[in-house]
Parts: sequence; structure tokens; C-alpha cells
Amino acid sequence: MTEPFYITTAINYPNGRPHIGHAYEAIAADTIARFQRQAGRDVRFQTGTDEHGLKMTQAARDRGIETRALADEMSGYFKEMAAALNISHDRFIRTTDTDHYAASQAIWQAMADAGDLYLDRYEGWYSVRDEAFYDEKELVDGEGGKRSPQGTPVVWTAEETWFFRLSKYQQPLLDHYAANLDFIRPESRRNEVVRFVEGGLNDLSVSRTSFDWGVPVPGSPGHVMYVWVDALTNYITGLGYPDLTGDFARFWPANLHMIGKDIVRFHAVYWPAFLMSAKLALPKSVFGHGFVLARDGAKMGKSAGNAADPLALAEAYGVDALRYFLLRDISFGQDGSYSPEAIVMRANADLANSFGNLAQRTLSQIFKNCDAHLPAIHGHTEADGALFDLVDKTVRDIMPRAFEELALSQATEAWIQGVFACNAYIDEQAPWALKKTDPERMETVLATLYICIAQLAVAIAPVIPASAAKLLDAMGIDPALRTPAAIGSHWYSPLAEGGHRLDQPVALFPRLDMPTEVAA
Ligand code: ME8
Repeated sequence: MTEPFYITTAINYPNGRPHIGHAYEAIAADTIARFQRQAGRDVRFQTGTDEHGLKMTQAARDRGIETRALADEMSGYFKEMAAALNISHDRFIRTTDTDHYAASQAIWQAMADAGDLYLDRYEGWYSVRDEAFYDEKELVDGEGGKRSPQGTPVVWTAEETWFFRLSKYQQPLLDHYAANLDFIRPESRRNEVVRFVEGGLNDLSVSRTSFDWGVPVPGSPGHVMYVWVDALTNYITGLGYPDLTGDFARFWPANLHMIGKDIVRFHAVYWPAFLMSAKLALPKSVFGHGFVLARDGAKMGKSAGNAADPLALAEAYGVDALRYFLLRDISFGQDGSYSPEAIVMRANADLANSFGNLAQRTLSQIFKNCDAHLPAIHGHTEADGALFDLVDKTVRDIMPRAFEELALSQATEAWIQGVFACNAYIDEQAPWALKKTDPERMETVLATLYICIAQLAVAIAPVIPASAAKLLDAMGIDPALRTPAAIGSHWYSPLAEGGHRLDQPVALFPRLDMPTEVAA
């Protein structure tokens, strides 16, 4: 039986339209999901929207509409974004889905049964924008008074609420971090979390009585769950919890929760504590990626008001150009900046001028000079062997290792080096000049390139799925061969005997014009 692999993104607040940061996370997670599928794993991939809480209620009030209407409208845009960016999720969950109420109430009940919930009075600071409670000692002085460590405004709240005995889990959490070094990645985030937990954990207020837009607390009229309790539960709702058989048995614990650095505390402290309390297994890994920053360095977010529309970018430059740019130019785990010019520069340099041009030159020569059929290899030279070895190492060793480690920019960097090597080879071998003098050698050179291009297209498919598929279609390569293992390499490749029929080569990546107007 194939090995299961469960990957999730954070679920997005649909209090506004999606921005480039949401697109970034979806694209990164999708790339990993596609890589894992190619590697033969049985992948389950979930994304969605996080629809309860005060932030949503206030956004709806500001627009003078019902919260549910806001959630319905905006959640639709997130779904559209996923479709437009070619995100291959198995479920788009909304926390207003009925099965999600049942799952949230079940995990609540399990925490209550463990003796971890008690009623008391909460008094303290709350940030609506972060949907987070903060200790007095964490606050900083800012514009207009006290602010959260994230710089968002805080309000004093006092109400009767249910508390979760988070303090009880301080040592079990620290033990878990120590025994599972991959539980929080990258290491810098892990260190932050460990320091925070070592500093002591207060019990957590987990219900609200001042509004009703949330999952009702079982047996406690007037209380709705704190939005993060139900939000985190989405990851198991999607597997059928509280039914512990079926998808839950197969896919839980998750292999990877892919989230942004601002919400690591919720995923690496609260979530594992809730799961321990409910006697459920903990996810294997939480990865806190960096932020995509606007060119001026400002944080791009809905609330910051300068959100770049990912759909407009995809429309203007192409989905795969956007996907490739985000994963190649931003070192995964760190913050990175984005600009329309940078997307155009990267797409032109790597995709149009290097890979697209390589494929176009090779395939059009096969089309014209070999009667549109892949020629066979007739013995090889040292140069052919060197190229095969380099491409092989790239697609069968360096890239998979980088994808496994979530070093996404290293994977794309290695790939483009492979492309450069092919371009150097074609220039050196000059197959066009061999047509008259040594047609057999011409065939070997073109076949060598064909195999290398096929390998490189398969290897980059998780990042640029639509373009890779288009190229492989045009090359006449069977979908069953589109994994690094199946495509093989060298003269051992199923392609080495030749014979595949090619379509008339098409331009894969149009050369993009520099933007005159900034889309951000
Ligand atoms: O935090 N660059 O929702 P959200 C990169 N509902 N990533 C960014 C980003 C940026 N500029 N801005 C936001 C929430 N993100 C909660 C999550 S999960 C059970 C609940 C990331 O819409 C952010 O870090 O504010 C998070 O991972 C995701 O986008 C959704 O953010």
C-alpha cells in the first residue's frame, strides 16, 4: 500500500479578498503536494476558509452586511483563487460547514472529559486583528496606546469564559519539542516557540459570550468557542473526525501543516496541547514560512490596505510565471519581496530565454530534421555522458532532497542549473551543423537533449504544472511516464529507443514585457 501524506495550508480569514501572501502559501503547499504525488505517495491536501470570530463580525459590520453573507462572498474568492492558481487540494473546507461543527464540539467534549476545561472570569488584552490574547508583558507601546507584539491594536476584555488548562501542558510540550526536532521548522521559529513555552504558559480563554458568531459550546448556552479552537480543528474535520476510522485512520497525524510565521504559536503550542488533551496524535511537522513583502518592504495584507491581487498578477504574467517566481526568488522560510518587474525578469530569464528556448530549439529540429519522431541514440560521447549525469543528479537526487526538506528555492535553483547545462551542450554540439556532415551524431545529440528536457520537465512539474504538462504533451510523452522514476535516465530511459511522435512545437512561455503600471 502506498504511503499516505497529509498536507494542509492555514485556513484563510475571508474578511477581505485573497492577497499575494495567501497565494504564496497555497502555491508552496501545492508544489509539495504535487511532488509527493509524483514520488508515489497517497496525498491528501486541504485548504479553506476560517469564518468565525470577531474579526469577521467586525468586517461585516463595517460593510453593513450579515457576517454569513460576507463569509459566503469572500470564501468564494478564495475558492476562485485556488482554481486559478492550479491548486490541487482534495477538500476546500469552510468552518461554517456542518461537519465542522460536529468535529469542533467533539474535540471540545474530549478536552472537557480530560478535565482540562473550567469556567472562570477572563480579564485581559485581546487583538481582534490577530484573534489573539496577549499578556501585559508582551505588549509594546505604539501609536494610540498599547499594541500587540505584531503591532496590532489591543482592547481590554472582561467576561466569563471557559478556560483550557494550557499550563498543564508546558512540560509535555517542551518534551515533545526536544524529542521531535522536526516538529517546528525552520529552526529559528522552533527556538522562538521553545523560549515562549519555557517562559511559562497561562491557561487559555477558549470561549466568548459577547457575540454569537462561532461554534456553540456544548452544554453551555451563551458561549461560542474561541475562533482558534474551531479553526485548528479544521485539520481533523476534513478527515472525518470524530470518526476515528477511514480517512482519519489513514491520514492522521498530518505530515505537514504549512503556515505563515505569524501563526506558529497557535499551531505549535495551542494545537498540540488540545490534541494531547483530546488524546489524539500530534502532527509530524509545522512549517512557518516567511512573509511576502511589497517592494517597499511594507507588509502586504488585507488590513494594511496595499494587498496585491494574485489573480491580476496571474492574469498579467501567467500562473506558472507567478508560481515559479515565488518559489525561486524567495528563500523558503525567509521573508522575500515581490514586484511585477521582478516577476517579469525572472520569468523571462529562466522560463522563456532558458527553458522555453531550449525546448523550442530542440523540438523544432527534431520536428524538421527527424520527421517529427524522436531519433534513437547511436552510441555516446563523453559530453553526452556528462550531461546525462548532471541532469540525472539534478532530478533524481538534488531536487527531490530539496523538496523533501522544503528548500524550494534550492530545488528551482538546481533545476535551472540543469537547464543551463543543456543550453551549453546544444551550443557546443551544434546539431544544426551536423545535419549534412554526420546525421547519426545529430540524432544522438537531439535524442540526448530530448531525454534531458523530458527529465527536467517532469522534475519541475510540481512548480509549473500546466506548462510542464503542455510540453510533455507536445513531446508525445505518456502521462504514465511523468514521474522521475518512470521517465528513467540515459539509454535506460524508456525513451532511449526513440520513436515518440512530436507535435509541432509551440511556444511555452511568451516573453513578457516590463510592466509600465504597477499592479500592486
Ligand atoms: O491567520 N506573506 O488567516 P489569514 C505570506 N485564519 N504569508 C502570509 C502573508 C504574507 N504577506 N499574510 C498572511 C489566519 N499570510 C488564520 C489561520 S489556521 C487554523 C487559521 C499567511 O488569512 C498567514 O501567515 O490572516 C497564514 O498562514 C495564512 O496566510 C492565512 O492568513
